[in-house]
Amino acid sequence: LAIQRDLPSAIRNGQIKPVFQPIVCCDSGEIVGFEALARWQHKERGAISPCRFIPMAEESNLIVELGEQVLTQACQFIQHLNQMRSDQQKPALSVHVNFSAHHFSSTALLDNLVSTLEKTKLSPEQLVIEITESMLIERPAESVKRMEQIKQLGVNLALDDFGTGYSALNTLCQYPLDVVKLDRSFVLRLMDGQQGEALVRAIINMAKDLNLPMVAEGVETYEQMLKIKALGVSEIQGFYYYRPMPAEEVFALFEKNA
Ligand code: G
Ligand code: G
Ligand code: MN
Ligand code: NA
Repeated sequence: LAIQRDLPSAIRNGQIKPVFQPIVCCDSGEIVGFEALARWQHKERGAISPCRFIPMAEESNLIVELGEQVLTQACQFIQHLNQMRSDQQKPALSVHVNFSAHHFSSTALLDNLVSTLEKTKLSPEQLVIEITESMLIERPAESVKRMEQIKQLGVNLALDDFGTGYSALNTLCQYPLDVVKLDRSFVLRLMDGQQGEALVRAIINMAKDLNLPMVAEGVETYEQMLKIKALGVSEIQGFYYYRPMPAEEVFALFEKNA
């Protein structure tokens, strides 16, 4: 495949960059954080989705290099925003970065996190690493150990795709999580009547019972936003508020509202 062939040089030449999607607080309506989402701007083929190149990078060892690049750029991005609002009393913004299973379990991970935080001078609590339920289910013992090591650095952990992995309360509470992200599929199910709503309510209540703040993903409409808020979710990430944006667009937005 041509894109498979081009992937190593694309990574090395910095053609893969993250865009940033704001996460909005339900109570205040303000942006409280961002998720970094990798994008490959291919010279001939245009934008290539991470759904295509992340699995390719995972098959080779390129995922660690790519993951480190996205991590560094995400830390630099949020540090830039910190400087833009340094004289304000608002709480610190967070930046979420997706980690693949391979990157998460790599031996170099902890050293890499420490050196990235040092080099960008970012305070660790502003960083949130997103891992998926399937990663936990596949290797539970190793995952807990790795999560605890990450927590010791002061970095936060989010469980992505929450609800899709059949996690029960008793397994979930074994993991040192700071936030869970309600998968987009449940926001869609909210709209298919009472049964759908009962399911979503049960999942949201599971997070509440564990005292875990929740980000609902994929909220696209006014109606979905109202329902999610009524169910007591703390934060929303979705096209209803913002699409993922290049860093420069976020800076312009903050400049305007400063
Ligand atoms: O932004 P989008 O919907 O196109 O992302 C598609 C998928 O790619 C999502 O599941 C997302 O978690 C994943 N993804 C996006 N950026 C990264 C990244 O930097 N690293 C990893 N491992 N996955 C990513
Ligand atoms: O799998 P993960 O949750 O990491 O990735 C989030 C994905 O969801 C990204 O690809 C992002 O572009 C996408 N996304 C974010 N908000 C919305 C939304 O409101 N609608 C849709 N369809 N996709 C969204
Ligand atoms: Mn994610
Ligand atoms: Na998700």
